[in-house]
Amino acid sequence: MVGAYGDETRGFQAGAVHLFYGPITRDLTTADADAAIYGEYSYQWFGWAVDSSGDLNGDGYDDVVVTAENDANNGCQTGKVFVFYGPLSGVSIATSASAQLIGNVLGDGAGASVSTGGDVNADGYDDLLIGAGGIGCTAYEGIGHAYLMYEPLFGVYDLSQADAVMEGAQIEDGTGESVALGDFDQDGHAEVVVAAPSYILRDGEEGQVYILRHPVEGLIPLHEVETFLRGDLSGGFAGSGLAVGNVNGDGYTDLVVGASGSRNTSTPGRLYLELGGPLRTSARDAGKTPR
Ligand SMILES: [Ca+2]
Ligand SMILES: [Ca+2]
Ligand SMILES: [Ca+2]
Ligand SMILES: [Ca+2]
Repeated sequence: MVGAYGDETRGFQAGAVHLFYGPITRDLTTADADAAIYGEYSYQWFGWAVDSSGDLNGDGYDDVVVTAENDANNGCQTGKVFVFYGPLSGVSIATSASAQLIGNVLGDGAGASVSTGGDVNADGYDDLLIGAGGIGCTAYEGIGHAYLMYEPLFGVYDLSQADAVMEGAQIEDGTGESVALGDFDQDGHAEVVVAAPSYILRDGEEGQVYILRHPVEGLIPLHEVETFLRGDLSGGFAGSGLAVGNVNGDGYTDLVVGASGSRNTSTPGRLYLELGGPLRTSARDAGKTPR
């Protein structure tokens, strides 16, 4: 699945997503896509983030989630997220989604990131985790968020209906620009990972990554979360990217934390590997898990 938020088919930067069913054995163009979904209107940025790693409605098929971070349906850059249960084929537009989740905070940018790759409450359905970087609209105070939805979704929702709302610790720390789900300790409950890559620890933009364990419910100020990874470089932006997978084949899911670095401060990019295993509550530098 390939997101193209700048696609102009239905308006300037209305956006699009193209799906290619495997096996993929030759060079392809978007014209070869098995399915295409287009944004609703100009500047929606449909296809900003995409995910198809989870089964939200429990029918055995992974589902397609597409975000439109710049959607302004509910006010300036509130953002919107679309869920498609499929099967998908041919050409459609975003409004054909099975469910739509509409941001409710001005400038929140709901859909900066998205993940469906885990079941936090262990009810057999994968859950929907939405990041909102809180970077848009000058009048906005710039607190980022992440939203978690447990129930299978049908119809239109406002993100004030989320089962859990995580709120950034600092203004403009980029909370929600990356999110991930993964069961790192193999207890059957996926952990919730929310990054704040612009978090200022000492000199600036070291970045911080929060790991939340079940139960994850209600309003959660991230400064109260006790398990987090700190970036160790000024201008490192730890958490600018997150990835989940069993890297060393030991049965535990692992977390990879990307730190993009910064040209302004000549900070090189880095990758940190956090090996899965029994979780302990701690604050520590990324990539230095005591084992
Ligand atoms: Ca499904
Ligand atoms: Ca679930
Ligand atoms: Ca777990
Ligand atoms: Ca592992």
